[in-house]
Amino acid sequence: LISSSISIMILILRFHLKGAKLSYGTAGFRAEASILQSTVFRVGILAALRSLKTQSVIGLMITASHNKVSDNGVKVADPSGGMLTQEWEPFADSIANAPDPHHLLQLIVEFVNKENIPLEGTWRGEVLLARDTRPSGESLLEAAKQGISSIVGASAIVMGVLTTPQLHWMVRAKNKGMKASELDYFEQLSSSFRCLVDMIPQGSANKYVSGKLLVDGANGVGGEKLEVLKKLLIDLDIETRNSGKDGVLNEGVGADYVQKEKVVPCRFGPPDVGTRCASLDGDADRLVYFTVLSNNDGRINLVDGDKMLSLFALFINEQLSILNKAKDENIDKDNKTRVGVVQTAYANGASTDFLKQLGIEVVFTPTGVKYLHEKAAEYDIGIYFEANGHGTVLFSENFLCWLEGRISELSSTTKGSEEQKAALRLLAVSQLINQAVGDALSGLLLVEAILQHMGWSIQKWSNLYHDLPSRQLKVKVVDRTAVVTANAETLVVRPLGIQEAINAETAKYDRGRCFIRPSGTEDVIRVYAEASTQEAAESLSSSVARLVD
Ligand code: NG1
Ligand code: ZN
Repeated sequence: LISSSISIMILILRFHLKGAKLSYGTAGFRAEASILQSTVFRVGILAALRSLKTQSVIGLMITASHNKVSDNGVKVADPSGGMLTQEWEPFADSIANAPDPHHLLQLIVEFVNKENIPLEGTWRGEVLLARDTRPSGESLLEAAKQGISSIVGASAIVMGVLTTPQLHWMVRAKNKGMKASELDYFEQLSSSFRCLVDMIPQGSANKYVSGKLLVDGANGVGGEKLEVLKKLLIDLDIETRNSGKDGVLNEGVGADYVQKEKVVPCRFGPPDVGTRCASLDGDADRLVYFTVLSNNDGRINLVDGDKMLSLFALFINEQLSILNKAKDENIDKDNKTRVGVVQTAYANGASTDFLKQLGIEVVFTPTGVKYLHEKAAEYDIGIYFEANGHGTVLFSENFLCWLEGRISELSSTTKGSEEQKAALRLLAVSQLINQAVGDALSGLLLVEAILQHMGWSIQKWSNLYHDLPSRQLKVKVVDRTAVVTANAETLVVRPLGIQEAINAETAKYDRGRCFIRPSGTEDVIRVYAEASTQEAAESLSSSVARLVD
């Protein structure tokens, strides 16, 4: 039965099997595009099986995000729109590394049996397929399609070029029985944005210094999509640069470059000092803001993921306190909305201090959005961001249900009241911000709506707190797995002795903080250092990098 349902034997022989050892890391499989054909084919099989197992629609995205254009990658979106369950990662690793078709088929048959995957039901499996703008994506998409179709009855629905978050959004929407086309995505974003703008307090609108927002599209899919979204927005003046017509994807442009190098992206300007600028990464799941410091030296004031997180937390907290003001104190104690913020060790120390001062619970997880997302989902409202600009705000079903109840209660008693507006704003945020995964386009609209609501300039936002100077370095190593960490990656447990040496270096600096960890996406060890001056952060990071070398 199983072998007849899996017609892979013949098909896989068409794909050359290369020997590179691959591991399904925090971003799926990523490598030089030319070696990925058979890997993507195999992930296609996995996606179809996942669809059968969950009896739901699954997503498969072909992208290498912020990495160079000659790289590519593949990752799977689960029914909720989130990342593939970690329980299936070992299976992904084993099939990707199967040495020949015979082993591959054997692994699949074993797994189908172990997981009791129903191959013969009425649901035959459905996978939504998309890719970013990388030229290699076209043939990889074809390989994915063949992988999916090798499970008899499973269908691949080709969505074409999308941002990663668009695909995740569609998978989630489809499985919830909601409208799930690209137009539906754009309409949901623009109408919830409109809703927030319509409820801006009178005074703020007058204070707000609007002006143009310049967006660096990383020469990728994000710029292209923003051009479409822009047409549905009447309250925003957006000008897209690096939207892919001339430059090379991610080359000297994009959120990763801007955040790590802290300079203006190439072919961007020069913008006037103080102009609000934003940068997306290659698949538009990351977003950072910045302003230039002077017209000629390229240096910027970075407004990163931590600051977006702080802005969102502040706004949400404010709406919750308006909403809860009128409530009976005793009821409030039991029903208190649990708001949690999730960060990683890369979060600037000043942001953590700021959030704690707001009275918000802050927790840490290892790097990789799957960890942050999972943690954030434990709260009524969970806000997570990596410093690099990947993050979102999750609203629990329970909370949304309560909120909707509150809204209808308030519309019959105190329509138009501040409480009702606060409730409607929170609902609009839950519709604007992508509930499946971090999304640069929806994040950008939420930032813009909140700045307008507050009547703030980007400078005012940036001044919420001052970042501690920091420096990130990467050290190429033969075997990154030799470094093993604990405590959300803040402590090295192996090789022995390194942590003591890092501690000794760190102790030499005022407000010094430093950690190292193996990258999940590149063959490097990353070093992060923070201290009270930029020189000190540079010096701490380079002396710790020498320890690793
Ligand atoms: P690695 O290579 O594991 O550091 C990078 C980012 C992560 C995450 C992943 C997935 C840094 C320091 N690390 O992971 O935050 O975004 O890529 O794309 O930015
Ligand atoms: Zn990305």
